[in-house]
Amino acid sequence: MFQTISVVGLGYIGLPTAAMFAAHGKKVIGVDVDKVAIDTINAGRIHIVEPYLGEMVAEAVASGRLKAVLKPEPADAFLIAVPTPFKEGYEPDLSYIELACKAIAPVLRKGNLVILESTSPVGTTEQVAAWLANERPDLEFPLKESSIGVDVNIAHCPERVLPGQVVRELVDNDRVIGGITAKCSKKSVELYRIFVQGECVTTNARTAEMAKLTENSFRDVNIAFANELSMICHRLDINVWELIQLANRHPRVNILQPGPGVGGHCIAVDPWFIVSSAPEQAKMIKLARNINDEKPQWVINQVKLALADVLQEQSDKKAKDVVISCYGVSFKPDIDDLRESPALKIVRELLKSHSGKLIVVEPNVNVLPNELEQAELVNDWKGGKEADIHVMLVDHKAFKTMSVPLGKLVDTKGIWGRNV
Ligand code: SAJ
Repeated sequence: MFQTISVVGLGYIGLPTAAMFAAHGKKVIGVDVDKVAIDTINAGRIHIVEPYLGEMVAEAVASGRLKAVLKPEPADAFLIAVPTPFKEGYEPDLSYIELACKAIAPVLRKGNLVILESTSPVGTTEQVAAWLANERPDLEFPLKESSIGVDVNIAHCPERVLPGQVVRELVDNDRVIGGITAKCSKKSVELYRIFVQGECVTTNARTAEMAKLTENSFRDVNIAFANELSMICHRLDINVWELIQLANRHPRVNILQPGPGVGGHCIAVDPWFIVSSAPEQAKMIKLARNINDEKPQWVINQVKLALADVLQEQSDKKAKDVVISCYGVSFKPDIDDLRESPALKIVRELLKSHSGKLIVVEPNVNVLPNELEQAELVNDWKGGKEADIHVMLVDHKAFKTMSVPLGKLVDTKGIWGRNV
């Protein structure tokens, strides 16, 4: 029944989803506002980094099952996978979803299914129905759970795949499917069954929206706990890595790992959607966000203390003679994604305050962003060896076997067995 599927937003989630439907024999129309992305995909290439995705897109385009366009065309189902960032004051910015709704509205037909995959604050799926109803008064939309006789079914099915493992997780992960009505859920399950091997669990739209926000907030709160512990342990001269390992031996304790802060475009963003919907109740979620956001500054302060120590111990040296090596700049290990990276933030601030040489050791990128142009990029950890201060920021595989360097150590990932 779903022969043609349209995916609106061809980014980290939309493009793999589009390629997956194509790999399962469906005709897929991908829609994006970015002409460069459209041209790249139609040439059988990809504009993002994700293992196995390049091969899938190349094959889907070569077989004629996937094409990318700027303007939506009629289809049986529409999946919206556009960004939901926050605006000033951490308020959710739904403008990309609204634009996507306005773009697909003219081509909607009776019997269509519209699925919102973008991570969204509670109530957004109902808002999608309202925006579409406003554009197409000739069609009936499900505006509440009890709506009957609707022409277009609408559901929220949040994406939950981990960057770096998207292709596998799209197939294996369970899906939470929240239709505005029970029929909307049923239709959506039929769609996802085309490639999902995990379970498709149904609920209503509001619960599905909250489930996604809850998953990422749970992780954020747990990481904030670990980050807070790391600062307490630093003060009390306890090795936090050993401490967490010991505590996690308890059968009902599972503390995550501290680090330089929380990055990426999901965990550092989504909890704010809960805070903005229920500011008086979401106290812990907000506190966790603030703890994780403040961690990079704490690390910067540790580096400044290390610099003061070097200058005190080696009185012939001026700050401009002191070399700092920072290990890792991506937002998490073994990827090249620098978006919302706490490591990047730390390097940027150190570059502003430090007058001496700063080396960035990053095996996963070949060019640093312009804002870091004063730093020297090396891919191998050996290139950072001669520094006076070593700052471990990302636990890339390549760093796990490196020898402990000489000099002052600020180790946010426990690679050198230190306590920051
Ligand atoms: N981090 C720590 N300590 C840890 C684990 C992570 O400091 O113990 C940091 C990472 O270094 C990184 C940040 O947290 O800076 C986020 O990394 P992540 O691997 O936890 O998650 P993301 O942002 O790559 O992907 C998350 C996933 N959500 C959950 O695991 C609950 C993914 O499944 C979601 O699909 C994705 O968000 C999303 O798109 O929402």
